[in-house]
Amino acid sequence: MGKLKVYADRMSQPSRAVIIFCRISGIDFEEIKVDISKGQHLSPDFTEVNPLQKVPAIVHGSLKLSESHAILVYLASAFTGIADHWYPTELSRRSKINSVMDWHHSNLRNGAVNYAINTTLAPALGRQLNPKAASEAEKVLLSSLKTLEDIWLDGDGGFLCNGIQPSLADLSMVCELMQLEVLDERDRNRILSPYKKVLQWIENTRTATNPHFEEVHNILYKAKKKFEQQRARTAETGTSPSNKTGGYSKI
Ligand SMILES: N[C@@H](CCC(=O)N[C@@H](CS)C(=O)NCC(=O)O)C(=O)O
Repeated sequence: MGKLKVYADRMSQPSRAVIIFCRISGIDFEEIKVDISKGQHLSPDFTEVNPLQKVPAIVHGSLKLSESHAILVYLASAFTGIADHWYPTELSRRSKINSVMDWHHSNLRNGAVNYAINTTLAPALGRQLNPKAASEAEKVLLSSLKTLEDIWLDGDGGFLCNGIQPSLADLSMVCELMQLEVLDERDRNRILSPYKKVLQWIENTRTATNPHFEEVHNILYKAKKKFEQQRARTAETGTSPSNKTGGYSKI
């Protein structure tokens, strides 16, 4: 079987989760950058890999696979020497991890991604900011954070489903929340600070997966600085950032 190929854009939350997992598990892989801001996910070459035109995607031997959770589960199952806590062999624990990963997509991801796009990222994707969509997304995000705090992080384990070490679900969902780094700092604090367990869990996951976590998130920290500078300029001059023309994202 050939070397694993991971098609990813590090600005994408699920892409970061897959790269960090490969790194921390010592999986030998080739990272192939698919720059969404340049429309590379729409190219014929990448469409061959993933007809859905989204990252991340992998190619391993004859297998072409998309959807980050399916990819993470595949990697944890196909490669040897992966620590059991990522995707526990014990069936009831494994099922809990599957359950929280299923919940993630229509709740936390839905709220976080749409809030980040409609308050901050839209112009960089060639779209207008949309306060109404942001307000709808905020409701989903806040209710998801409450569910995380009260249900998924119930117990003293420090990780989801009272785990004492991170699972695939922890990695996926913490990478999702990291996207909020691009928000105005006061807004990010307003949203996250009521959820003490969530904040602690982000730190637990960061610590458990470093140095890979910080290295893979570096691109996001750079973007955060750019957005901060942009906001400062807007406050000074009263002009908002111009929209890039011809955005490529279908999100
Ligand atoms: N459910 C998918 C989501 C994939 C996804 O939405 N990827 C985004 C980047 S975070 C993308 O490729 N967007 C390109 C587009 O929508 O045009 C997963 O978990 O892999």
